[in-house]
Amino acid sequence: MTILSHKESQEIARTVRMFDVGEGLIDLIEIFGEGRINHTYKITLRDGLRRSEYLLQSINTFVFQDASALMENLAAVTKHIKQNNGRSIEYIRCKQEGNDDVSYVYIGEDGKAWRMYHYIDADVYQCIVHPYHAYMLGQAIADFSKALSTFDASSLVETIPDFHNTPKRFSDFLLSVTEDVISGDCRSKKDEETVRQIKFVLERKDKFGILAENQKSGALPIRVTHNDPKISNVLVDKKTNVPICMIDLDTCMPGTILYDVGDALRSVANTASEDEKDASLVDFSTVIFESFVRGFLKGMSGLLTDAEIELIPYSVWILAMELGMRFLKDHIDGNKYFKTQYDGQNLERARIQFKLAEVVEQKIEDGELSGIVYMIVSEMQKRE
Ligand code: GN1
Ligand code: MG
Repeated sequence: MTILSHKESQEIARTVRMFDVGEGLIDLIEIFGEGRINHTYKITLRDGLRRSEYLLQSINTFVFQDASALMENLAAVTKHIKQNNGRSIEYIRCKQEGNDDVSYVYIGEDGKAWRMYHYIDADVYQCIVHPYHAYMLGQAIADFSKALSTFDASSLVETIPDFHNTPKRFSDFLLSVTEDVISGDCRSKKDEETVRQIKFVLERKDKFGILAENQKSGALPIRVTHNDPKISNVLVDKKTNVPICMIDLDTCMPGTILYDVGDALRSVANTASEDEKDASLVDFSTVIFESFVRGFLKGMSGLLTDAEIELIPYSVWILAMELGMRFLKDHIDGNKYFKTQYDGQNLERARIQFKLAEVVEQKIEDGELSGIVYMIVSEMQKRE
């Protein structure tokens, strides 16, 4: 367990006071969550007998360079969800002396960006224990998309441009490999495993455009997408066990809903964890796949285009390949983006994603995944 230093807790206490949280005394500061990108602290304030809980987050400005634009996106999206009777995170205003503009981000003198929001007491699943959890995730993604179906996606600033533009991710990856060789570091050539993985990517280079091309042709409509829809980003009601809302909205941007579907499935239906070292433990669970697709299709009831349904299996493959490329690129670049605990971790992470893509590839070829999707579609049509 990480313990906060005195200096860190002083900084956090000072930062809390920059938000509109009233006069309560800071009672507890706890390190919270396990995100790879932002640092989160749970803050408990006491005002007499009243106790209120918040999450304070330092925004990773290496990843999100324009924290103010990011928070404008999030404030607009969460407001729209609430206006449509949905539940969502509620951000706290930042107190700005002599400035009437509403802002939800505090930028410290050192340039660090912070935000704060009300803590919702809910269950958060770190992994899938029962197929129902995958159903729940499918439902949460559909609910999120539906609540924002009347929101103008084009009004959102692309906080990370081309986030799920796989062909662009591939060219960025190639650039890293080339630069690495030119600079003489040759991290990408040093060990057999890196070379093997680079070859694995190159062998598949012609297939990375499936989603991007269908998006361009209009077959995949532009919707507001979450872009990081893992199970741990869904808050679940402790009593009823139904999803309350999605959290971690940083990457909320315009895109195809298949980004969310593919990303969710590549994370929940993998029988091994993302940080598993033993790639032989990787498999793609069709039971989890089926359950997720049921929750998702039921939630979207009739709103999806034919291409959105047809490409569900391919979206898993694309998102696994894309994340694998991102991990491998970061390994070659010297681990600047994803937090790591030891050298070589991003290479191992890439291997897990590539192994998953290989398994999914086979199941797509066999027609197994499409078979499941259309079986559910026809069951739903019969029930109507
Ligand atoms: C990052 O920080 P976290 O775990 O929420 C990443 C996602 C990846 C994920 C893989 C902004 O999300 O795209 O799928 O790691 N988020 C960003 O674990 O790059
Ligand atoms: Mg995230």
